Amino acid sequence: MMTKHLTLAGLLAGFTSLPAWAQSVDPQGLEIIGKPDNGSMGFQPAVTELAADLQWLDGMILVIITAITVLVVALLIWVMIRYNSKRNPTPASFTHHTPVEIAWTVVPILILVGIGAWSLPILFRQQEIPTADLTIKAIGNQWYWSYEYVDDDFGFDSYMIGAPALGGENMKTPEVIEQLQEAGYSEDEWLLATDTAVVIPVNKTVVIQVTGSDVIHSWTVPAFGVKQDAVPGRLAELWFTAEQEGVYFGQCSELCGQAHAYMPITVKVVSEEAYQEWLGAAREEYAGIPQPVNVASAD
Ligand SMILES: [Cu+2]
Repeated sequence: MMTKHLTLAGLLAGFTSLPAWAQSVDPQGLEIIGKPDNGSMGFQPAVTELAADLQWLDGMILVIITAITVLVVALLIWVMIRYNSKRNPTPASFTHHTPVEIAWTVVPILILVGIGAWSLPILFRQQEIPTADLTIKAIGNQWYWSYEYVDDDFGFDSYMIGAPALGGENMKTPEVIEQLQEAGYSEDEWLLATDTAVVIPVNKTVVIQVTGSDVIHSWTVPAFGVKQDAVPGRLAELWFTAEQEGVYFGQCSELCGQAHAYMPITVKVVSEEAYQEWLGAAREEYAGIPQPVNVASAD
């Protein structure tokens, strides 16, 4: 055990002394914002307009459904007290009441139209893809994500730290905890942190093209308010503009097989300078992997 630790320590020391390590965006310097919080309720902090919009919509609808529930419960209680057989021994025998029937048809229609008037523009906003400052292709695989920076001709795979594909056992072993800490994460971020992160600049419009290589996966980051199925043979798009630097986590959100729970998503939102620095190192580190097929120049 001792020997193993010593070897690992030596290995890690070797890694940290590499000059242009592509993941050199210091994770310690970035606040971890987008992650689930034990015992909390509600959403993760919204760092895009899309997320803020849909969280507002959720709150608004919560008010409406609470009002409806309270009204229905109050009516039930009133009927039970006022019209029970003791207090109302000879009940009325009519079966229709046209004004009431019109009211309980028209009022729900108005409520639904009201909700639609607020929710449809938010939905359309998500679906109308703006011009991108940065385009990244996210490919779901069993069981990891691959990313291609299509403007820069490089890509990389992103595995959960301690994933089976990396020789892990899906257990939070001391080795995995050490790997997490080495990458700048805490024990808490097990099942969320990946060995390589998607790095993007703050306040830039990012378009993610989402597809799958084998079965359907789903790419999501709750703090960005985005989620998109990764369907093999189709290229779907989502967009967001992250307004706060930090680390954001997501998880594959379409049941895709045995290790579905072990293919998380890590996104680092960094300053423009840090992004350019990372980009320079990443171009060298990942150049040509995976090779994009240029169909236009193939003939
Ligand atoms: Cu999955």
